[in-house]
Amino acid sequence: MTTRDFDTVIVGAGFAGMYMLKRLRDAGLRVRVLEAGTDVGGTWYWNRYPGARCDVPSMEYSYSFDDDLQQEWEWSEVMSAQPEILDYARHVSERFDLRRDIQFETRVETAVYEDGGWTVRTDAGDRLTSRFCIMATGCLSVSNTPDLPGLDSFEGRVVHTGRWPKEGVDLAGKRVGVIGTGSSGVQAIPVIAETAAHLTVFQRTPVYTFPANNRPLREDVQTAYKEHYGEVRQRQRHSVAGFSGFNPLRPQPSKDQAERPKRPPRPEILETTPDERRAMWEERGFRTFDTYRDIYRDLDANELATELYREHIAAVVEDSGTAERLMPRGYPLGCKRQVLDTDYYDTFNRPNVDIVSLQEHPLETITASGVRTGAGEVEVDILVLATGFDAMTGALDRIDIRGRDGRALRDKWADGPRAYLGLQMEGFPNLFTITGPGSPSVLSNVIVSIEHHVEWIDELLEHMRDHGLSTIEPTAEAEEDWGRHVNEVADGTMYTAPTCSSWYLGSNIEGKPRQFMPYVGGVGRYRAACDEVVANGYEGFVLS
Ligand code: N01
Repeated sequence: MTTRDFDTVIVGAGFAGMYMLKRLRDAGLRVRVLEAGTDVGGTWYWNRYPGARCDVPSMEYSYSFDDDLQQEWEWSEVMSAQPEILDYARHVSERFDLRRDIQFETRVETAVYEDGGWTVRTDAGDRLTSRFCIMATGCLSVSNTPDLPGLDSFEGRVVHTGRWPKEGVDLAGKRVGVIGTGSSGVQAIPVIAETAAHLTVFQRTPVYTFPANNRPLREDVQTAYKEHYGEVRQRQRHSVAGFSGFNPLRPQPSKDQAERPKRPPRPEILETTPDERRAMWEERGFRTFDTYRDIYRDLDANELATELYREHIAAVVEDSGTAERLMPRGYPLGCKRQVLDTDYYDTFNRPNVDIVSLQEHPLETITASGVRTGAGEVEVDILVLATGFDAMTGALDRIDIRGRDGRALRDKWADGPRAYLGLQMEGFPNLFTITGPGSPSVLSNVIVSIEHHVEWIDELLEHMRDHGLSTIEPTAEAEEDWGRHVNEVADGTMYTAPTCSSWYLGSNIEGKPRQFMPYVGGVGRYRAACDEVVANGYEGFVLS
């Protein structure tokens, strides 16, 4: 029998890798975690750009696995900023003594299935062998630096939001350019504008962004959550997107569906007159978009909603030309990941902020001193790339992963990723992905998905030990059926509208096949599907 260094190697020490380590170590397994950064935290370790914060309430974007932890930890804001979340990750790593099994500053280069287990090689020259290999590499961990002409000739400083230097970047008194207006750009722009001498935003696609409504977390709200955490966490696990819907100001015990008063059906925006929908906007503001039931189902309805959205921009942004540039058109609301902001549009009323529309004036080249577009050259000292990530598959693609018979995962996924339940790939025995393509991951409060996947894998490995099994792999048929299901539930949603481009579809990366990658069916439904697979004796997997 082969002697292996470890039972399991885990790649990545973000929230997924840390919890996976804890569970497997508690189960008595020999585990080693390999992490490229110098510390734990994953996303929250790398994304230190000004304004970086979570857009999920921290009381729900936190681990549920340890009641003492969730009772003792105090959050200061409803949606915490990056430094506080990183502190939390560090605290967890210390509290559960995780660091002793994590090797930092180590990037995995290859993972090869041989002799019934995995051999993992790193850039530090390590060679580790293990029975199982778990990729906790994150969905948004490989930053995308587009191939901008002339970028190398720029004599100022270039920083990517997803790789923001630990020591920070001094923006005071500087002329700053930001390229990109997704979640990262929209968070960074208002904060950079407060410090920089001048900020120019280079925008390719105008964004739909909703107010985050972040605020300090009230003591009574935190207390109410903690008193009801059992119920809150249960609700999160069986919800659509990993949110409990708990109202801490009216913390009633949940009622049976039958006892709830029946709500009248929501109206359709297509049935309204312009005056009626404007009156609705006056009354409900951004909640208007949840008031009409057809907005996210019907492209014509969606277009009416986007008209309201553009009228809102015109009302907030003082300069009509700037307002016009900021108005999204030609793609539906709800097709990309919803962006949340604090004072985004107000920022464009500042005298030190300008916007250049790259649709109107395409980027010609980066020069030694700035950015040249059809509208002329803008000189900048610092260029911030808020240009996103090679999402979901990027981190796995960067590792040379070889399964049975030397087959490369890159080749298997050449036409788009395929994975059974987003957890395992046919041809790659004993390899797991946490929040992989085909799982709800990025469409959910991701910690809820992470905890589910980790626990599911842990229980599977326990089952295998109990039954003397050493190998698991999905069948090609199960993988295909799941892929079909993932596509079916995404069809007809705004996510896959023909006019939609998004990183969910891979369309932000040149040459990446257009395929909607996450599972839109909801975390509750996904959990039920995973439970059913287990109840049917790990249906769709071959165990030996
Ligand atoms: O990346 P993005 P992100 N020339 O891909 C532009 C999570 N997140 O880092 O739309 C010019 O959304 C690109 O333009 P276009 C969250 O899940 C969460 O902002 O491709 N522009 C777009 O404007 C989020 O969805 C939080 O035309 C170029 C921008 O760069 C995900 O991470 C905070 C370009 C990229 O937007 C990714 O967000 C931050 C080019 N060559 C991130 N290439 C919170 O929790 C790209 N762009 C709040």
